[in-house]
Amino acid sequence: MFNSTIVRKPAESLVNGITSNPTLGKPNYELALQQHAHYVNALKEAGTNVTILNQLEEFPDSCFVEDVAVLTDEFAIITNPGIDSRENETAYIKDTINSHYQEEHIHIISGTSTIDGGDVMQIEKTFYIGESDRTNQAGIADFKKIIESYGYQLIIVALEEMLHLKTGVNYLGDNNLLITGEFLGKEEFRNFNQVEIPEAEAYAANCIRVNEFVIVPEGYPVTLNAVKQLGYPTITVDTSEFKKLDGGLSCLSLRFNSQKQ
Ligand code: CIR
Repeated sequence: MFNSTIVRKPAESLVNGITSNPTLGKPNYELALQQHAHYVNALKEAGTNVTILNQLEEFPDSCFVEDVAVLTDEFAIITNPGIDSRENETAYIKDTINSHYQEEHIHIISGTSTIDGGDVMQIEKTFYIGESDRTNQAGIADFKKIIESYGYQLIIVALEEMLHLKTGVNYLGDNNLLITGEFLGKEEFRNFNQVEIPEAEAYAANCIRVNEFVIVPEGYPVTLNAVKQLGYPTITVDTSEFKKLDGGLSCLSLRFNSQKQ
């Protein structure tokens, strides 16, 4: 259960955000704002208290707030994003994290160690972490030390193609895993009930479970139906403008249980 979520309002500079697929075109800022507002409504409908952080014009990708922190019931880790233009975004999340966690339970990844939060997937007391272009071995080693001190274990998943681990694999709860692309057939995910998302809908493997709801991107009927078949109530949100920058539903928020709410 999550009682809280954090999002960051998209900056106008969003149109200059990082993309692996420029052929999709630049995001339309006004539409992105509307979609972001719908996303916030969905998080509220799912029962969370949403903190909306100010837009940061000097960071075009800063609305993808998931990448700058990993938040759990017991501790928070401020990451160190693995691409230069996003590294200093973390400075702007610290105050918010401080307002939700005690100082001794806030950890920081720094120096040459890099982690993007999009590479981190928590399933109860286990973390799966993607070793990707953004998350390096030193970052993973630092992360491991922190989480092991709280009694969690780490499973490392090597990425070949995708931007982040959660680009292609997302846990819904009840042993159900949405999975696509390079993660299909991986030993690490063998014991889950795998719901295979077809290549044509690969983007929709990035759904998020928020309390009893699963939020699904709009326009992916096979995925929507598969999630409904699992018995979850769904909320759909159009994220077309964020997709143009490789951003999905999970990227747009931090979801957690605040101890200080
Ligand atoms: C980036 O390349 O960093 C952004 N354009 C997209 C970040 C997506 N974040 C995520 O998957 N957690």
